[in-house]
Amino acid sequence: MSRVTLSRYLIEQTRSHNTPADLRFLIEVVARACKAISHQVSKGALGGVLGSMGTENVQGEVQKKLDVISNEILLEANEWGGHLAGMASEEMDNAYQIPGRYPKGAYLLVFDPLDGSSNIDVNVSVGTIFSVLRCPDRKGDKGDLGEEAFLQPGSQQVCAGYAIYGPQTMLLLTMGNGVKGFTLDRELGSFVLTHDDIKVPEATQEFAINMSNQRHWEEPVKRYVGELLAGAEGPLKKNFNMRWIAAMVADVHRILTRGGLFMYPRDNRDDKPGKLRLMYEANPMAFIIEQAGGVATDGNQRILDIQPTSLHQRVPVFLGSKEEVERVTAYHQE
Ligand code: AFP
Repeated sequence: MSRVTLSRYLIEQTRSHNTPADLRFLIEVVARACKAISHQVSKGALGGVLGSMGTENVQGEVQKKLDVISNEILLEANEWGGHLAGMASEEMDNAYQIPGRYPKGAYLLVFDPLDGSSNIDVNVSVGTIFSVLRCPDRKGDKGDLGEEAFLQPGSQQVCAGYAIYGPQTMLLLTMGNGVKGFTLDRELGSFVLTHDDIKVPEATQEFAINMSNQRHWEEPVKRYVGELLAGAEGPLKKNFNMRWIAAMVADVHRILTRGGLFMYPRDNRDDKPGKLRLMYEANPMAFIIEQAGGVATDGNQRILDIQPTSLHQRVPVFLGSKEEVERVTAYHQE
């Protein structure tokens, strides 16, 4: 059987779904950057890439060397091709301006260059998450691109994906017509289609949440997780298993592979609506999960319907298998 590389898949998408050539190019460039990040991640201590930079990002989180390296790889790969009007990243306070010497394009790229970076030093899976939006018409405005251009609900995404750097490096992608999974063939240096039409099972017996935050959760989440833990003797009448990798990419990847429920709820510690970021974590993952037949809410509404108010906004996240996400969302509404 002939192998379908990412390039071939994208060219066929252009034929069958009229995917614009500049979007195809954008995805290929992001995939190439993810290969470079995968290579850096795999060097570990031999490449001197472990440990922290001693600096903090806009969220006040300590930056790892690989956070900064991955951010630079994505910026450099994407700034010159003429397909982007601007970029935004977890690691940068403000929107990144395409240097004046390069042409500008129709799209905006938003990313978390290395998600789960606390896992790097312990050799556990990490990943890159990205989201592509159309740049709104700026009506001849030649000034700097402001944050407001990016503040579009997730339902406006034209493409979203993530790369996971685990035992295998994989790229998962949606352009709004299902979810495809590509595995990096390291000998050929190409992503090859290995998972066609990924679907999240509707029912599950597995959940993921950071249980150490239990005392800070709101009542609906305390009630729901209590019922999960009660197992077959409780109201849900089945036993549940639990997993927590502490890298959203890896937890979501497991859910896409065998189902499950991922939760990072709001908690009452410091008036932050959860930990995860809407624009480059929740939105791209919600788009992928919905395209795979799952559900993604913030406990009250569909994540993809949220109107963002700032680039680094946080949001509670419940996503995965339909039955359980709908149950915990209903508990919030009671
Ligand atoms: P980092 O990229 O800063 O490590 O954060 C990862 C993350 O945002 C997300 O990928 C995980 O699901 C979540 O944080 C893990 O959070 P805990 O530290 O509460 O386990």
